[in-house]
Amino acid sequence: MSEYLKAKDAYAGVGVDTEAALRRLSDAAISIHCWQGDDVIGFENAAGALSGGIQTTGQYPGRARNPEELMADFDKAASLIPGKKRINLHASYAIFDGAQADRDALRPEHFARWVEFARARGLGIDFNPTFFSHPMVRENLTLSSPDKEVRDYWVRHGIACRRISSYIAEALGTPVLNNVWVPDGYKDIPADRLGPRLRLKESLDRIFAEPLPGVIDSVEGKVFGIGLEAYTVGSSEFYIGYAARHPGVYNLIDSGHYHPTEMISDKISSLLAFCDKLPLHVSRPMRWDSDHVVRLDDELREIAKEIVRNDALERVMIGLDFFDASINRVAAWVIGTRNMQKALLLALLEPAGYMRTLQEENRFTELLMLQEELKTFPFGAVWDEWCARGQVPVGAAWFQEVQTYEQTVLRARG
Ligand code: RNT
Ligand code: ZN
Repeated sequence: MSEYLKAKDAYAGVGVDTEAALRRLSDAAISIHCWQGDDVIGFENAAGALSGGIQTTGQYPGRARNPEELMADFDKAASLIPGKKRINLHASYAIFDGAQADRDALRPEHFARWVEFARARGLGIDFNPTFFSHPMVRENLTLSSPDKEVRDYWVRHGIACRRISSYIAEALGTPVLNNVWVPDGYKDIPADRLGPRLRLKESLDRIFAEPLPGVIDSVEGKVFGIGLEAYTVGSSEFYIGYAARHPGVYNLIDSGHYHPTEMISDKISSLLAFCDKLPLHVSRPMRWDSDHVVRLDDELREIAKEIVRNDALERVMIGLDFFDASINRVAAWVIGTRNMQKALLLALLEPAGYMRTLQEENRFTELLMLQEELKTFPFGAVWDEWCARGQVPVGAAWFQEVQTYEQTVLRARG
């Protein structure tokens, strides 16, 4: 009997159908962020520094330096990741065949090559306006700046990006999540906390004014950034309030954007109680919003359980957001994405209904026992089976391919 069939029996013993779990896993798309491949640099100005209070650290050789390299690296990673994938782009990854357009003048054609790339591979696309790493970010402010010229510039960028998203959605026949994150904030205690928030609100209203088919809008809050320690204009409360008042605009939660002991797994059900969609940036904060590659740790598993047991795989839009320049970037994509999928599979292999009953009947001893026993069930055999069916390497075998790719392709980049 194969390892998988033994595992299937073991799970059947607790009322779990592994085949049903694999079917549901195969339907769950993970939106893979392009920015892990090049340390969030983008294509506008290859030497430009990353700003906005986020930081990539490390000097591992071989980062992608242009669209061709980024696409090739993404392809390599995708070939080692089972299941449904989307690609998450930033406006700073526009591809210019002629003169470079500024951010407020970006047009759909600057993303035509990404659309071709996605179409040829059956991927959906998600999109992000880029409100950082640009000279029009003044004193760390964009949409909330007291300077109308700065605000207007970034409003134009936001509008341009929503139109691009709508074009992409139409071209691919699948909706595009357009996520707005702005770095705006202050390093030290401000004199006025409300003014910037009212300006941000007004700017967002202007950006979202135009109804655009195929676009799902979201806003991403956070608690602080580097150099912006005291105050962030777009805080969690601000955006939850904003989204609550603006149907069609969703609050996105990023797992690195809260206080160090605050977990997003507990927030998912609260938002699901009020919103029909919940976009996520799954990341791994280490003491701060460090964006480490996601591991299969307790929090990732808890996030996945909250999605699966609340029957929200269709409502939660799972996106990844990490960037590590200290390790092989293709491997970072593969490890992080496979971990997200492993966490979903673990959640799908729980007898969720039975466990809910135990809670409702106050049978906490049995619940604790079952939660702990499930940890040593033969999950690995079910995961390996899914990889084999998805025609990607089983177990650690994928790493050999990344090593070969590093030696033959990445090392040559100097
Ligand atoms: C920053 C936000 C944001 C970015 C990406 C590059 O703290 O998490 O989502 O990481 O847009
Ligand atoms: Zn994020």
